[in-house]
Amino acid sequence: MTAEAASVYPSLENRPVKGTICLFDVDGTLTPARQVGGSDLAKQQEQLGTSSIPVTSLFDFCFAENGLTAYRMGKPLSSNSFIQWLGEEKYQKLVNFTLKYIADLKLPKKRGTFIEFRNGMVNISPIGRNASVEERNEFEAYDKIHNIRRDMVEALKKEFPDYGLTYSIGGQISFDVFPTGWDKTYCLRHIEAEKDISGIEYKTIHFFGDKSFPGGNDYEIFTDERTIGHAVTGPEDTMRLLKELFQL
Ligand code: M1P
Repeated sequence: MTAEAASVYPSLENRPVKGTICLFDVDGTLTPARQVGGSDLAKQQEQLGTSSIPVTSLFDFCFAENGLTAYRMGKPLSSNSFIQWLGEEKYQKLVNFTLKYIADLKLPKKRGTFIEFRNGMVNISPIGRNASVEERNEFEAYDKIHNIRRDMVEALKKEFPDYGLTYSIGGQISFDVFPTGWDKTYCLRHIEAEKDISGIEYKTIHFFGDKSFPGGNDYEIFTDERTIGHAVTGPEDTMRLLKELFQL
């Protein structure tokens, strides 16, 4: 935590609202949608931090990739890895199938970085992650009509029925692939572990997200019985709800 923040916030144990924590999705919830997408930590930093303020110092907990990469009070917690879980051989089969599938797609535009390997997941983008904002918007509109991502997810499910993977279309140009159960609910284990670290038992866990509908990447945590889910339409709506909830 930065010195400035540390002087403003009481320690975790001395927060005025006891046993309560608010968890936020990033893209479309804390920041406007259609920016870089907030799944790995570098992107969260880009969206929420500044050149002098690390994003991990702005929040008590910072969860990237559904909590596979996690920070508590600015310090990293143990992380988990997709590749360890799946194994190199199966992973290569998945990559090879994906690249061949994309090679056969005809799209208005293709750019680069079709598969982004992250710690806890892979992110697959038919247009490629190097697409500009304009190209992102164009792909999103095209995808709404031609269901490129939906069909690709179906093809992957059919090809790898025994892999135990979940596919989640959360942003504009891509979808995430991760072991079933490694969705956003994964981060709740870090929240629950706080009981053994500082003795704080979070009995009220609010979650705010803009993709809370079935198939959206906030759905699992939004509907999880451990959380109180709040569906929001954007950062202003999140702020409005927070003011209402906590009489700010
Ligand atoms: O946060 C939602 C999604 O944001 C990005 O998606 P896209 O680039 O398609 O807009 C990605 O970071 C994705 O992993 C994430 O789920």
